[in-house]
Amino acid sequence: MSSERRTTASTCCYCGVGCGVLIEHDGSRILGVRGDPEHPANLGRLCSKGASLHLTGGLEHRALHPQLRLGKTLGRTRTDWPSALEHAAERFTATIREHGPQSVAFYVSGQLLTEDYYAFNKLARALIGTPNIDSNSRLCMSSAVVGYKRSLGADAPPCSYEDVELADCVLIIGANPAFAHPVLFRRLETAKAQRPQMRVIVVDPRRTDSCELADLHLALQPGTDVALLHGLLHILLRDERIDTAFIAEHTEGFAALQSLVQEYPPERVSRLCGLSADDLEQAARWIGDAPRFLSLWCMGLNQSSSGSAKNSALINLHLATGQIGRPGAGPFSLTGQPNAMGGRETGTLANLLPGHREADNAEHRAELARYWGVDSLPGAGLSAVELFEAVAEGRIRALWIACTNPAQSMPDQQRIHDALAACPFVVVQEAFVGTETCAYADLLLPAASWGEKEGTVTNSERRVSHVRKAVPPPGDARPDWAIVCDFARRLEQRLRPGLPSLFDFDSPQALFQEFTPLTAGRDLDYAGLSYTLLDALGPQQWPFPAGARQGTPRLYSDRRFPTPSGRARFIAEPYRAVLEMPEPPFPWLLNTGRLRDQWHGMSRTGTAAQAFGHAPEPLLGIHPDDLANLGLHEGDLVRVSSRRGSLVLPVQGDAGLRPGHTWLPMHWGDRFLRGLGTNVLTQPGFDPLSRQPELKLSGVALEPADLPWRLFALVEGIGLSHLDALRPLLVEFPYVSLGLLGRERTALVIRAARAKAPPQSWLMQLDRTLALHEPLLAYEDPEAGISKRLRLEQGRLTAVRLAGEVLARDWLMQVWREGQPVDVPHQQLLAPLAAPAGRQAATDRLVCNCLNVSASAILASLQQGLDLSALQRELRCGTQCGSCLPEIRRIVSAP
Ligand SMILES: Nc1nc2c(c(=O)[nH]1)N[C@H]1C(S)=C(S)[C@@H](COP(=O)(O)OP(=O)(O)OC[C@H]3O[C@@H](n4cnc5c(=O)[nH]c(N)nc54)[C@H](O)[C@@H]3O)O[C@H]1N2
Ligand SMILES: Nc1nc2c(c(=O)[nH]1)N[C@H]1C(S)=C(S)[C@@H](COP(=O)(O)OP(=O)(O)OC[C@H]3O[C@@H](n4cnc5c(=O)[nH]c(N)nc54)[C@H](O)[C@@H]3O)O[C@H]1N2
Ligand code: SF4
Ligand SMILES: [Mo]
Repeated sequence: MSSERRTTASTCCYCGVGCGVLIEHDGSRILGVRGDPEHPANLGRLCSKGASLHLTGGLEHRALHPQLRLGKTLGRTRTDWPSALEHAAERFTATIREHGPQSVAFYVSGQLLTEDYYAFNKLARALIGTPNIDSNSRLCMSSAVVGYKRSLGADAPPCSYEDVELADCVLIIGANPAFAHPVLFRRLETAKAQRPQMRVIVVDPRRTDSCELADLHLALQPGTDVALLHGLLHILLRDERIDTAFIAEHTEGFAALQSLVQEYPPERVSRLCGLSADDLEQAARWIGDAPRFLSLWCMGLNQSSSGSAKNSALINLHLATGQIGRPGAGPFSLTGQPNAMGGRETGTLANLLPGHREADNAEHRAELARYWGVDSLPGAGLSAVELFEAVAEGRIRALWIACTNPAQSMPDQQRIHDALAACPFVVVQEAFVGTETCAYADLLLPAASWGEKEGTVTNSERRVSHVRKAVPPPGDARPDWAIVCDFARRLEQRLRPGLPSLFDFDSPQALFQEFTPLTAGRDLDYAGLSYTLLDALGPQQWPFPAGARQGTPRLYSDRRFPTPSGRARFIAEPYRAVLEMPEPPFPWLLNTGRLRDQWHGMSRTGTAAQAFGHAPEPLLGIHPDDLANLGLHEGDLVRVSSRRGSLVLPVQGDAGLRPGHTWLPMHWGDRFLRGLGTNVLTQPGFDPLSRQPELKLSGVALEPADLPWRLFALVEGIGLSHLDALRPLLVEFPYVSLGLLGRERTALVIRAARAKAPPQSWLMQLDRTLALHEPLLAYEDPEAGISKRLRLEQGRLTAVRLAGEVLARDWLMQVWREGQPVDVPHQQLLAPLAAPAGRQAATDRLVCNCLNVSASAILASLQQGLDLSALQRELRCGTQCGSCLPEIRRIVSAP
């Protein structure tokens, strides 16, 4: 293999912004990554996640070979592809013959490529005839799908990123793009800096970093968006700030909505939403006065029991003001995953068919059946929550999971884990071997991952990019489409012997070529696209019909909507209270969401110590007044319980939350946190139309956790490969949180607590597992249950293990981070002190991950009187990817 450094243009595998990346590699290994200046989504920019892609996902974390187990109590052993897939085909055939096609199911992902998606859908529906294929997009985008289809007639975000820059008023509602769509947020920041008169309104119960750009933050009561949006329309109507000509000529159903919103006067809305009437008036004025009004939304609207109604209420606002189909205007739903759109286009959700068709539409089914050359197709199947319920009840007996980690990301985790444990045959097609779901795999199939596969993805602005392969997949890993097609051909031999193959695809391109004609003549028509054309013209926005020379930046410019009448529809639905009102005995509201530098269940980001710099451990956010009222201090452990499960976590004061509310990052699952992770608490209740679960809102109870015996360990040079050995050792700890720390030097970090000291022999076993050998500094007080070990190498601290009492934890972490020879008497390192005299215990975290600048360094500079630009000059923080800029601004402007 040549060692020459080469570059391959591809896309980032994280969020729906869909940035172009230039992968630097030597033909076998990925060496670096840069933003692609030619890609229209990012024009060379990357955020902190994209820019550190090459640091993540090392070989030791990858699934490398197919693994099979022949009994639930047995371990998996390595096998080869033919044996693995023959076995799977045998099990699927037997299940289908005995229990019917509905007894098998597929649960797939918005992180698959369009070609993978299409292959899965054809396998499930055409070959097997099961309707049960759903995607994690059910947890993510399905309310937006319903919203667009009901109001506009087709599932299509009508805008371009450029429109975000051109708008005069941007409403960010139920989204935190500063963390979740950072490169788009950078574009918005730049536009607002150039046109300061641009208004930004953020609607979010929390004060997030996105609020740093806001002229107005409406911290509404969670779940009340429908009331707010109706209330805004009420004011716009009252003040005659609506577009009557547009309503008359291009819409229908306004009369019903008009009478409904009469019931939402400012006084009532301000009460329901917990907002001031002045703020409502202000927001309505800015929206009504703006020549160009655009809204951005994401999970705060979608993940809700009224997600569909929230989407429609927001689109109503755009239709009533005629703010759609023009530059700088429109309702712009941000897609979460890199190819959530591809899943919608290929119809890989239980109720859809390829080309934006409906599974419950007989004509659509007949059309597809003809195209695929099969007799008939099944109707709509089970959505994610219902699908796992059917697994739990034994109605689904063979389950194929690909590119998603439901044993971390689904609500009501206990139920999901029980379902997976009970399922007779579970196939997991994964790139990373350590996920929570992999633990349940009877058959584990190693998938190629980012940089190793070819296909296409569609980003939030309908832009299709050619995803290119830079390096070969490691071990026996194969691209997802190839796994699906190989399995399907083996299944065909059993289910349709002698018939021509439905899966005669030798490349992703062949799948693309079969799929795209299915879009022809439909709203998303991209029958004109091909790999060759994408390579020649670059990424293109659909529609791109055959013969087109360029993509379509904006939909509905002609004011015609893909409904039978050609008019957009107003949807009049009242505000409804949430499913699980926080009330005794679960009086606190739990909201969940994303951190800047972690991605979902952390299978990739969790492999890089650097990704933990910004948020080293999972903390339960709670308002400082509530903390005081509960008699709690920062870092104290609490037990958080919902009707479904409980977790022990440290608390963190967060003045950006409303009193009575708590917040948890969604990222921690059972692997890094004892107790099945964040989603052990969340509820499976869902929206009646979109079936998207209400992940943003559950009732919880809080009580101090009386676990005085603490354990803290930081051991340089060991990593996640130790988790499996540690896990059985830590079972008796109600609180265990594991993570990585550092950059060039990295360490595994353990935080744990229990009620009483474990026996001395336990500590010896722990030290052995952590390779804490002599020579060590040691301190023992067996009476008090205290034991400490420190390792110094060439004077430098390289391991800390504090048991019983962990007061010095933060200070010792700081000493390790500094990496200098220890310059205090060694007994001070072992003392029960937060820090020795003259030193400070910094509970530090990295704000700027690119340039390694910590919160304490920023604070120290501010104390010397530096302002933002001086800070950036001196420390250089925020001068590279810019993902930390909102936070730096927040720190600078804090009182
Ligand atoms: N860093 C990072 N970025 C990501 C991801 C990631 O894992 N990490 N995941 C990607 C994916 S798949 C997705 S779907 C997106 C999600 O992107 P976002 O939806 O922007 O992110 P979240 O943090 O889930 O939720 C956004 C906000 O909704 C607010 N919210 C909660 N309840 C309500 C409510 O009732 N009304 C309103 N108006 N707001 C409410 C929350 O307080 C939160 O701040 O992010 C994508 N980008
Ligand atoms: N409480 C709470 N829960 C939530 C949310 C929330 O806001 N709050 N958000 C929900 C949302 S919006 C989403 S999108 C889901 C996301 O939830 P998941 O889909 O479970 O998230 P990931 O951890 O990204 O899972 C993707 C898996 O695919 C693997 N993988 C990566 N690349 C490849 C590949 O090329 N091929 C294959 N076969 N595998 C690959 C990864 O290692 C990873 O394990 O979480 C949902 N859960
Ligand atoms: S904004 Fe960041 S995570 Fe999203 S695609 Fe771009 S680089 Fe990747
Ligand atoms: Mo998502």
